[in-house]
Amino acid sequence: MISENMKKIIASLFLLLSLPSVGQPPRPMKVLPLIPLPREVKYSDDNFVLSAQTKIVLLADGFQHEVDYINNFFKTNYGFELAIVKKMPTDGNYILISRPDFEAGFLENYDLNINQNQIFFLAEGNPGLFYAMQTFIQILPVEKTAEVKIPCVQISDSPRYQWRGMHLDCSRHFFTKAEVEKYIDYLAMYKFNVFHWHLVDDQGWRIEIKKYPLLTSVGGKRKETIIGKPAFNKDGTPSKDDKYDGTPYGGFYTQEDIKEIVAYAQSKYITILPEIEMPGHSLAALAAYPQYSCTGGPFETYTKWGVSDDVYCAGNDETFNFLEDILTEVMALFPGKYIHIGGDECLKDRWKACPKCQKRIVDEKLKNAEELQSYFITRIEKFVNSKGKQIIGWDEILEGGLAPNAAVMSWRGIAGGVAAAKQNHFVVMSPGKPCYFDHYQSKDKTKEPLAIGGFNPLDSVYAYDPTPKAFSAAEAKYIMGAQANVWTEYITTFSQVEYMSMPRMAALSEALWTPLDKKNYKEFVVRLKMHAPVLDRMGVNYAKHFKSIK
Ligand code: TNX
Repeated sequence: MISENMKKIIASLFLLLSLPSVGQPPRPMKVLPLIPLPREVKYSDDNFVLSAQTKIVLLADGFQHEVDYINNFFKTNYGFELAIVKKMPTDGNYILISRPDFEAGFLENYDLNINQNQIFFLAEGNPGLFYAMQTFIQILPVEKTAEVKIPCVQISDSPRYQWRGMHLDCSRHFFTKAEVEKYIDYLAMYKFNVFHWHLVDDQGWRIEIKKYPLLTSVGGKRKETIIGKPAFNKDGTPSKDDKYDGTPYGGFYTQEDIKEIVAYAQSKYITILPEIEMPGHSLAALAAYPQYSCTGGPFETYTKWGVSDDVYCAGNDETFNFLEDILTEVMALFPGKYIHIGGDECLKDRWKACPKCQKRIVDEKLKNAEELQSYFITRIEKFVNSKGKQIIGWDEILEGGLAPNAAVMSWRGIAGGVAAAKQNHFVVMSPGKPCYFDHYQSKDKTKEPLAIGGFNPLDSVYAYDPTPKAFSAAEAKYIMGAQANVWTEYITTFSQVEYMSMPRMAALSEALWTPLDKKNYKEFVVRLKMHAPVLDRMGVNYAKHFKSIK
């Protein structure tokens, strides 16, 4: 007796290998270089031939932006633009863009149907149409020809998770506006919709705040940078043998830069989540404004990696005024619902020795320094909520009690995310394994650029599912999705950002978009190999380990 399961396995093997029926020559398996793989794809052997004579029939309002986007793509890559008409043409082939005649409210969903004479883009919302175009672009030939042969296909698509994020640390190393926009392009290509922008840390403050100019003129610079990894003595104290490069380092984004980057991301349906770290990871801010620390300083922007003992003073009301002023400017720049307030790795030694912090603990009837951290975050949350926004923080914000409306980003494994979801708080999963793209992607470290440690190969990223297996449906609805983090202590150039994030970003996109039962790593690698020329055309410095996977 063959079990049902066995039957399924056999059936899927047949599908994958497209075994010939008796008497027919073997046919290669049908695969298109689609990443993330859409929910439903029906393949055909026919082609649509696009040329400068093909027309775009635009039958819905509000889609001009996407039409311009695709026309611009044609112009850049094939050297022609298509005429846009509002009526069905009587001859020639065409691309028809329309909305379905019902409203379901699924703004990211789309259908893309290509037959020999027509291409149909059907989407209710602009993000859906934009995603349809990303899918379409992935199956266009990379070579520049006058007639563009496009495979006929029928696609119905929708995302599995609503939060599909990628993070970039622009504090430890600074990346230019053009580089950040390139990164946003990569996110858009794989249908990510959140860019988590890590803008401040101990080693550099990178966002202009008009009310506090020293944040960038002082906190935006460090006098030098450690070479390699910090060393420690046996007792845990920093080694005196650490070497520094003796070269000043700095950079920041003006508010004008930020507005342009926000608009750029919006044009690709990506929400930017800005992160302003508190109460720890704040030495660069304290170098500029030491009065908001416990000791009064003076401080220098950190020149090595790791966390500083000096943090914002939680006993001083002026600290909160300072942070509220900063957040007011930040909230005006970023239209998204969430503001990331950090909350991670706040060392408590200064608070324990600070009379003001101790007085706060007594006045507020707190038990200890952990509860003081919770007081800090809850107070900031109240302010952020009063402006109509929500906070999200790293999972340390659970310690001492979660602020009432906070969402949690789980990085120290998934325990924080699980605990938060069980308390009915929204969660973004980003566990170190496999979501830290600053970790190695190959076991042979001698062939890799220096990385922070760890091992997160492509297959582990691909296999990731943010919803814990043991979760009930009710708990699962608190898991908004996941993101990968690109911390840049050891990533000094944008080319290295590309190397660390590509193609792991592609694998994550499929983990967040594609239905579980459609995922198949081997087949993903086949698609990735076919997709590689697109990355070559874009000039991306992607890691090539996947090319030797059999
Ligand atoms: C931990 S993730 C940090 C970062 C480091 C990273 C390096 C988190 C909330 N904090 O400050 O850059 O590890 O992997």
